[in-house]
Parts: sequence; C-alpha cells; structure tokens
Amino acid sequence: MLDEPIDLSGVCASFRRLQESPLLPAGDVGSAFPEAGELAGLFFADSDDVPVESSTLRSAAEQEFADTGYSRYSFLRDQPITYDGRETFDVQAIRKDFPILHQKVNGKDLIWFDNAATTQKPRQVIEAIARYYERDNSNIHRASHALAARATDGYEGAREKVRRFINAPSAEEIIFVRGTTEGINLVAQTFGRKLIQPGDEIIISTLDHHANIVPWQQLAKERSAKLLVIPVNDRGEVIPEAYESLLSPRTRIVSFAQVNNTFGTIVPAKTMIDMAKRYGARVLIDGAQSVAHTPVDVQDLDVDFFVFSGHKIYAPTGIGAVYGKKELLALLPPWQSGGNMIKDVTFEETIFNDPPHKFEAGTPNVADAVGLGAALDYVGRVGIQNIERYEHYLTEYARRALGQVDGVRLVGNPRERVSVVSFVLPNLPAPEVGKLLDQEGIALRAGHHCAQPALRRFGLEATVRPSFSFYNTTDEIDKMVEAVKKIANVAFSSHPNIRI
Ligand code: C6P
Repeated sequence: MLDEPIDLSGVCASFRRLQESPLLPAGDVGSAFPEAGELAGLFFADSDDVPVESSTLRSAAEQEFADTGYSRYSFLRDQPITYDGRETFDVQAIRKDFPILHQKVNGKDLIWFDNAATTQKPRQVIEAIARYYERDNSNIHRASHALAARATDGYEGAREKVRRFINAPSAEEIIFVRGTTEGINLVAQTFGRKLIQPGDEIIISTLDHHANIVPWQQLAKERSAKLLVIPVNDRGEVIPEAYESLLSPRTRIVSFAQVNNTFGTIVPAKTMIDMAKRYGARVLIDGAQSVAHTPVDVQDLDVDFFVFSGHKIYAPTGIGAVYGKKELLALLPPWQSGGNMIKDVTFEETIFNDPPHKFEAGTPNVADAVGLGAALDYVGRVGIQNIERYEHYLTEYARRALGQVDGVRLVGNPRERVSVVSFVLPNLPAPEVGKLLDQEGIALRAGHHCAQPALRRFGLEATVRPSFSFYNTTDEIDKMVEAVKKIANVAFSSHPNIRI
C-alpha cells in the first residue's frame, strides 16, 4: 500500500472535460439504459441525494469529485465522501459479474492486467449470447418467420445501442465490422481508393497501432500518395505545432488513435480534428483504446469516421463498429459485395442497398452484435464517468508504486492518459518479465504491443505493459509491484536462474 496521497491532477483535467459535455446525465443512467435495475441488488440504495460533506474533503481536487454526480450504482451515494479513488463503486460486486476472474493460474489468483489487449466478459454478455443461440438464432433481414424477426431486432437493436453509446446522429451511420482493424481497412479501401489521388497526403501519428499504419501505408503506395507522421515528445504526447506544420491543402485524411495503447496517451482529438478541418481534410479516429475508458461523443468531436472493437469494451471478439457521417457513407463505394448489401441484382447490373447495409455483405455476426449491445448496456449501467475516474486512480496508484521500485524505468509520461502503464527493467527482456509475472498468476502484455514505431521513438523494442479495467483493484497492483520488486532485485544482480 502507498502511504502518500495520489496526485489526482490528471484525473481532474479529464474530469473537467466530462463535466463540459457529459455523455450520460448524472444520476440518470437508468433511463438512458432501459435494462437498468439488474445490478441494483448488488449496490447501495438509489437515493438521489448524496450527502456530500465538504468539510471532510481534503483538497480542491477532491471537491471536484464531490461536485459531480454519481450513477445509481455508485458505491458512494449514501456515504460521506473521503475520496481515495477506490470508493467510486463496489469493485467486489462488479467482480462477481466476471466469472473468468475467479480462477487460479499457476496456483495463484488470476490477476488480469491485459485489458488493453482484450477485456473479460461479464455474465450479462455471456448470457445474452447464450440466450440468442438458445432462443432467437436465425439469419436476418431475409425470412418472414418469428425467429428471423427476433434475430433482426436483436442485431438492429445492437446497432442502435452503439449509436447511443457514441452519440451518433443516426443508426444508419453505424456499420458492423469484425473490429478496429477491419474498420480502418474498410475506410482506407472505400474512402481512400475513391478520394486519394497521386500527390495527396495522409497524416497518421507516431503513437499509432500497426492497424492504423499499415492500411494507410499500403494505400499511399497504391495511390502514389504521401504518408506523413506526427512526431511525439519525450512524454509520449503528440506535438501540436509539428502536426500543424504537416497539414496542407493536400491533406486528404488524418487518421489517429484517440488513445495510444502503449503509454495510454489521450491525444487532443477535438483540437486535432478542428485543425484538420481548416485544411478541408477528413478525420478518422481509431477508438480501440478510448471507447471503454473515456466518454466518446462523435457529434461533439465532429469526426468523420470513428472505429472501435467490441472485445476491448467487454463484448465478444469478432464484432466492432465503424461510425461514418451519412453524407460520406452515401458517397463511398461498397467494401465487399454479395448478399445483404443489394437492392436488386441482374446479370448486367447491381443496385446497392443504402448504408449501412451497403457495407455489410453476407450473413453478419448477429450473436456477437447482440453481445456488444449487452456489453454497452453493462458499461452504461456502471457509468463511463465512474469507470474513467476509478481507472485513473488505479493508473496513478500503479505508476506511483512501480516508480518507487529500484530499477524500474517507466516509459512515457503523458499528462492526459488512460489506464495503461509501460515499463522496462535493466538486464531483463520484457517478455521474460512477462513470463515471470505469469508464474504469479499475473497476465499482462510484454512485447512490442503492435506499435513498433511508437516504442522505437523511445529507443525500445519491447516494454512490460499492465493495463487496468474497472474490475481491477489496488490489492492486485500491490501484488504485481511486489513481484516486480523481486524480479528487479534478481535482474539487478544478474542472477542466472531467475525464480521468484
Ligand atoms: N491493440 C493491444 O494489445 P483489433 O485487433 O482490430 O481489435 O484492434 C487493433 C487495434 C487498433 N488500434 C489500437 C490503438 C489498438 O490498441 C488495437 C489493438 C491490442 O494493444 C492488440 S494488438
């Protein structure tokens, strides 16, 4: 346990953003998500008046938290606030919803710190998928029978839930895909092929995942366009002036990750979009690492395309979504062709369906779309603001504790960040550290994180990357830090046979 208070300044900065444009009305999660109530038994009573005793607050930072509303599932609603971050909601109640967390790995309690790679699924999601297969399974948009209608409702209902979650104007602007990678490829292959001409420029960022590098790099080669890369500073933040200098009337698209997967950097997406617009460029946001950790409002951002993966937000693998502005989707050619994406076919000609169906050829992944809808309901019930606040706390706690371990070098120190920490140890390759932590039941990613250019900017090929979710606890972080301490001791003394 840490004995000093955690610096919450980064948390408050991002919280201020939340207060400016809240995604969900505070205390009104139930009405925004109609299935609210399922979790209610696990939490305290849902009185609307939280007795905030400001005299018990220790600082202005804490006062900011007191000024914000809590969802009806907040642990704090009927308690005076003496904020230490862990009290935001009842983590143990949340953990009961995630069956996979309750197992031993290598004889130790599993500690899942690989949330940036994929998140675990609550039983509400698992049950929604099972229910779909037990009761509703059918192909959709085609047959006239009852199961087809139920399955179609489930699939289109999930599209509406995605729309609501990212505040898109219309469900017709939501295309289901397998995930972020497929979504970025869809935009590169449709928007890119149609609108990018030789000599045009595409801007990406040093912080990007390979999924937002390779498709644009390949397209640039194919179209004889130029790929320009925004540099980052030593903290792991994009440099706004450098970005400005890359923009020009030749810029056709700017595509970047809203949150970096290696250092957790939140990039100033809204400002960057505004800047791109001044040059008439379109913008794609890779939301793979942002959507589960911070509120997303595509209308507030005024972004042209927003792409994310379901599996990073407690939904199954194999499902994700692309948001695209209606006027743009109408202009774009189909991405794949076949059944489901047509209005009429003859051997001479095909009339394509309207968006989003024009971009969803073949039988879609209905069950996992239903699972995605259930996951968004779940996150909505807990409250994305509560999640963001608690995860910031965990991250600051972990950074502070790891930073105190002799030999640990934290990599990247962005001022605005989500729940990812990267570090290295001297004399010991990151994958070895990952294996040693696995012996302790601690699952995290240790490697290049599919972001080699970002790591090479820091002279590294790999880091150890714990990444946190709202079901993690400070006790788990304490266990990881203890294990890292032991590993660091051995690494320092270059012991040939490392065992912890
Ligand atoms: N990052 C990680 O461990 P897919 O694989 O399509 O669901 O997501 C790709 C992707 C795109 N952008 C960002 C910023 C990402 O972090 C990821 C996936 C995982 O960091 C797996 S490599």
